[in-house]
This record gives sequence, C-alpha cells and structure tokens, in this order.
Amino acid sequence: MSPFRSRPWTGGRSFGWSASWLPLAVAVLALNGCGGKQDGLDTKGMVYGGSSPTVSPAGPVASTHYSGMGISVAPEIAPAANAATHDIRLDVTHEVIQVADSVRYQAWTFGGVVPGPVIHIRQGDRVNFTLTNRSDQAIPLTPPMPHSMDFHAAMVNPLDKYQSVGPGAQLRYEWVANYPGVFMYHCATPPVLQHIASGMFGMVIVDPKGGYPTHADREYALVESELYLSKSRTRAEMIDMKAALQKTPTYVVFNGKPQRHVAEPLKAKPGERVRLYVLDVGPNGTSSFHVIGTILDRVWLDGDPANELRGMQTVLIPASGAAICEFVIPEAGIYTFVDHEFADCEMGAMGHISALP
Ligand SMILES: [Cu+2]
Repeated sequence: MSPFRSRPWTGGRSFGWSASWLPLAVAVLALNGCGGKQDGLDTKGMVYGGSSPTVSPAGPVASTHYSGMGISVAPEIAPAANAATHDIRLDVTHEVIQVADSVRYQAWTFGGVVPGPVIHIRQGDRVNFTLTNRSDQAIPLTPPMPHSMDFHAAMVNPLDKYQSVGPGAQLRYEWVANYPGVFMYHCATPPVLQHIASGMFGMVIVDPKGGYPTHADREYALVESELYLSKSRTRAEMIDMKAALQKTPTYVVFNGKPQRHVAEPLKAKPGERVRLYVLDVGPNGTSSFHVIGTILDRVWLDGDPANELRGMQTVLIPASGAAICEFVIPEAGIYTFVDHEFADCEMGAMGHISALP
C-alpha cells in the first residue's frame, strides 16, 4: 500500500507549493509511474500480453466440440476449477440450429452451441486456449471459412492472438484474467457483424480474488443477442446482412431462442437471493435489463464488484457489455425478466424465473 493513501489530497486546503513539498511530489509521481495503486486498483501482479500464438493442422475430431474445467452451457454455470491454469478448447462448427417452430438457421458456432459455452475462471488465472476451425467438417451449408477468437477478458496483442485461421487449422494462445467480471468473447473475423450475428459469441465469468461480497442461492447466465434471418422456404434460413446493417432483427433472445426461458423457466424459491450474469452481445442493440416484481439489490457493472450500484429498477447494458444483477425473490410467484426496450421484448427478449411451490 502506498504510504500516502492515508493522507488524501484535500483540495480545499492550501498547502502552498514550496521547495519543502517538492520531494513528496516527486515521490508521488514516481509511485504512480511504476504501476502501483491507480484509482484504487492494484495493477501489481497483472500479466500483460503473452508469447506468440501457434497455428497447426487440426487434430482428430473429439466427441464434443468443447472441453475444459469450469465450462457449461447457459443458463448453467459450472464452478470455477481450483486451478491456476485452465486448458480451454472450443471448436468452430457450422450447424443448423432451430430457434422456433419451423424456423431454423445456418449458424456458425463456438463449441457447437449458441451462445457458446460459459467459461468460468478466477481473477489471476491463466487460460491456455485452443481454437480448432472445423467449418469444413460439418454439413455443407455455408462454405468453410476463416474464423478467430477475441476474448474481452484478455489483455493481449490482437494482431497475433486474434488472427483468423482457416478451415482445418488450430490456433493456440495464452492469456491471464487480470480483472474480475463478466466478459464477452466473439469471432473477430471480418465482417465481424456477420460472424457475431451468425452465433459466434459467448461469456467468460472471472470471479474476483476472494470471491463476491454476497452469497447467492441461485446463479444463472443470460446472454442476450439479436437474430437477423432471411426467409427461405426450402432450407434453413441464413443470416440477413441487409437486416443486420439496418438493425432490424427478426428475434431478440436470451440464450439463443425467443422466449426460451418461458418454456424453460429458471427456478428459485421465495426468499432466495438470485444472481444473474447478464451479457448483451448485440451485435447492434443495447439491453435495458429489468426483472418484473423485484428490485435489483445490487448491480455490478461489467460484473466487477468495484462497480456497484444499489436498488436499481433497470440496468442499461451496452452491446458487448455485461452486468451482474442480484435480487431477492420476495414471495411465491413468476418473475419475468425482460429487455425493457419493449420492441426487443416483443421480439423474444423475455423469460421467467419461477418461484412457485
Ligand atoms: Cu467467425
């Protein structure tokens, strides 16, 4: 800790600027300059960058398209593994995904699912990441093509780590989770709009060192996104880039399907504290996240407890941003969570938390 933290600068007092203060000022500047305390955040111990990534031919196809400890499919959240290093593998695939009765689309995925798997680690952990581009091994819908991975939780050179790799290639690189929070990952291959709209996104949860300051009885992951579909009567629909550019979605969804969690409600009990990890991946719209029938006791913007708000009715989440929302279930009932931008709600961005006996 800086020896000066207990003696904050008090702007209302006149210290004068005499030679007697000069050594102190020099000392303060020196401390700030060497990456100590900055705005209350200790940046000591953070790991910036990493070694050059490797690109190699893809190995044999495994039984699943993702692997690693602390990985789950939303809304479930697996416990973060008690390890300092995590081997995370996500395969890129091209899939047909059903989003509603008789509505299918040609998705591009991480791990074969949309949204991609939830990755749960802890602040300070290292991720050994492997992406394998298997877009050439799926059903021949959209053609094989290059893909990539951009982790918002990482602090690395995007020119080499976030490079695109072609079909049949495997990319490996490492990064360290310096900051706690809820972070987006997505394909960064141009046109990025098309790759995200086609399903290439997911959530990383980085637990703070020492954990969260509250105890939650229930935890769920919610990923909000937009779908822009063109109409095809003969085969699965494709992403409509014109609609995406005009920001006119067909559906706005939590966890991949319109009103998915009306059909599959999240469970809770009266009196329980629920913690929702909410990520808005866009690619174009914001989320005005609200839970009908309760008040958000705590909101941590971007999922970092340093960014705490209390007693919120609605939290605005930008495209590629996130929030952790905690609230109490006040009594038995069904609590509907919505994007309170109600056009988005009508297009599917709503779901239920059932607290019925
Ligand atoms: Cu891609």
